[in-house]
Amino acid sequence: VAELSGHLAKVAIVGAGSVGATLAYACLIRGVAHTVALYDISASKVEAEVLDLRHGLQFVPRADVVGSDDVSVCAGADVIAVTAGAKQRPGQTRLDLAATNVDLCRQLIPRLLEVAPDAVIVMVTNPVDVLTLAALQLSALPPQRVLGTGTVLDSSRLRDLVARHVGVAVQNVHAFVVGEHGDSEFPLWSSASVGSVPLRQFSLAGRPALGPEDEQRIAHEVVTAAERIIRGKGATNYAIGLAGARVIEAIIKDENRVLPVTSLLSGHDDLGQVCLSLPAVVNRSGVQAVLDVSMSEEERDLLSRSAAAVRAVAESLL
Ligand code: LAC
Repeated sequence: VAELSGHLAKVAIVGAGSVGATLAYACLIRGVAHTVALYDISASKVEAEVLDLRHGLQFVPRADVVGSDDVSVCAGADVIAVTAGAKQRPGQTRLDLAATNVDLCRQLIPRLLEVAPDAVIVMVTNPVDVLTLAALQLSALPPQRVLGTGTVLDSSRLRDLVARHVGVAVQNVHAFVVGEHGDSEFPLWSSASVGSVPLRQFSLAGRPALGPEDEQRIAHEVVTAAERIIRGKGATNYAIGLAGARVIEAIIKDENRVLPVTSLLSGHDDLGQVCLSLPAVVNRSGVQAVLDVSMSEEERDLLSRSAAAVRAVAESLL
């Protein structure tokens, strides 16, 4: 059970769709919080998900699950994770959802903060970078307290593909996808490593090294991963649920964990006012610091293009 400065931690998950429910499930299995609260406008949906989750409580670290169509179920939450909103249909980009989901944030964020004024807000809904900036502006909270799951998931997709290619465990691949959680994201190949060996120098006997063409293919597979999953099963839920639970755990357990979450970038004046993912230290305060990652010239250029793509959409709506 997660202890948090003298009391038991509570995570409130907004939206009981497939991402919200899977996030709740992942939080329970990982023992992230003592109370998992689900809030959804559909009373029947939220009741069904809560019952289904409760029926598994015997098999997870001690926790309770509550849920309601009344926002007061989120009262006193330490972390609020927002998964509600329109989702991508085949052929849509994440940025296509911006207008609808920014409107939803306008209604949601003030009501959530009324009942949970001390919460750290974790945006999961897409386009997550635009919505993180929206939540930050609508809440007027200090920037550290508003973050998004960003490219935590994309980095995990990258590590999986690299691990399979070079033949080591995914946990031993250190590599980040940064920028927008969306079409303009890109891997930081120049700083990627396996163990402490730079990835571009890494090879195991009898295995192919990772060459420039592999880099291109893997980057493309990462960027198009969600699209492929959406075509096959309508939505993504498991990996985003696990990635979101990882972020929430880093906050609740005050872990100082380095994760590529979305946050307001300061110290990057050239990028303008924008929320994007870069490796950052995540703890009880939210995003404690964004790391000053070394980048090649090409990577810097890609980052500023990614920032411009997100900024263009954000500026048209906020
Ligand atoms: C994905 C969704 C969460 O990338 O954007 O799976």
